[in-house]
Amino acid sequence: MRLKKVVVTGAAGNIAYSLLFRIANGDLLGKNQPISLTLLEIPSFKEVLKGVVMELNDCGFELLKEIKISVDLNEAFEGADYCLLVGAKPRSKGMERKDLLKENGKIFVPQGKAINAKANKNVKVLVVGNPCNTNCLIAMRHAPDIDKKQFFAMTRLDQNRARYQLAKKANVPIGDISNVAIWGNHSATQVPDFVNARVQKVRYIDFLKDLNWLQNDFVEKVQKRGAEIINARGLSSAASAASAAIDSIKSTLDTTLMGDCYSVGIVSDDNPYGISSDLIFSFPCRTNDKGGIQIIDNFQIDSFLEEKIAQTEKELQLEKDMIADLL
Ligand code: NAX
Repeated sequence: MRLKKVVVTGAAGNIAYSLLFRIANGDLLGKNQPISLTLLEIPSFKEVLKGVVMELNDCGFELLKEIKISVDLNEAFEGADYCLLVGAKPRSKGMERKDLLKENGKIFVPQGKAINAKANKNVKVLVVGNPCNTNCLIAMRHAPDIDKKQFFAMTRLDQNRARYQLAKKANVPIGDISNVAIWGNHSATQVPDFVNARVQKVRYIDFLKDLNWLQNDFVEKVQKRGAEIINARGLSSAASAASAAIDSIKSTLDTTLMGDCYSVGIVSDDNPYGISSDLIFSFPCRTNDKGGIQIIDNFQIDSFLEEKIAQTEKELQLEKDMIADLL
C-alpha cells in the first residue's frame, strides 16, 4: 500500500503531543495504512522535536514508516496527503483579538502557498490553530489550484462537547445522541444546535422538554467549555482537541450514517442556508458513499437558531474585514 504523507504543524506543541501518537497508531487513516509523518515547527523548536521523534520511535508503531522534522514549508508539504495545521501563536497578555488575527493570519499565507505548490492535488487540509475559521480562509485563498472544499476548520471539538452535554443532561449513553451540529465560527459566537439533535430517533427537544436549559445553560456551557478547561487544568484543551482533529478527518473519509451529521468549517460558497459566500463557516455536513462532502440541506432553522447564526456570520465577516490585506 502506498505510504500516505501526513504533515502536522505546531508539532512541538500541546495538541500535537497527543495528536502525533494517535496518527502513528493508525487512528487517523486506519490500521492498514502505512504513514510518513512530517513534523513542522519554527526553527527554535527543532531540538524539542528531536525528543518527540525519539518518543515516537520508542513506541514501536508498526504503521509509522518514516518521520521527518522540517522548518521549511516547501520541503514539509511536498507530496502531502493530509495537512493538519495546528501551529499558531498563543494570544499574549494585552493582545487584542484583532492583533491575534493578523499575527496568526500571516502564518497561513505562506502555508497556503506552499500547500498549493507542493502538496498532492487531492490533499485534505484541517486548520486547528486559532482563529481557525479565518486562518483556514487565508490558507484556502492562497491555494487556488486546490479545490476549496478540501480546506476545513475544526469545530468538531465543539460538536463533541455539545454531544456530551446533551447525553449527560438526558441521562442516556452518548451513542444515543446524533445529529448534533455547530454553526459558524469556532469562537464564543458559535451556535451549538439542539433543535436538530436526536436521542435515538426522537427529537432531543421533544425528549427533554426543557427549552430554557437548552437555549441558555446548554449553549453557554458549550461556548465556554474551553475556558472552563483552562481554569481547571491551567492549560488549554489538548487531548480532546487532538481527538477532535482525528474525528474531523475520519468523518470526511467515512460515509456518514443516514440521519447523522458532523460539523466542520467549510467554504460557504453555494450553501443552502443563505450564509454569505467566501467564509469558512461551520455547517452540518455528511460524506456520501462516493466520498463527496456535502452540506446537509434540510436542517430546521427556528427563530432562535436564525438569530444566533446571524451573529456568528457577522463575526466571521468582521474577522475577514480585519485581515483583508492578507487575502
Ligand atoms: P501550543 O502553544 O502548545 O503549540 C503551538 C505550537 O505551534 C508551538 O510549538 C509553536 O512553536 C508552533 N508554531 C507557532 N508558529 C508556527 C509556525 N509558523 N509554523 C509551525 N509551527 C508554529 O498550542 P496548542 O495547545 O498545541 O494549540 C495550538 C492551536 O490550536 C492554538 O492556536 C489553539 O488556540 C488552537 N486550538 C484550537 C481548537 C479548535 O477547536 N479549533 C481547540 C484547541 C486549541 O485551543
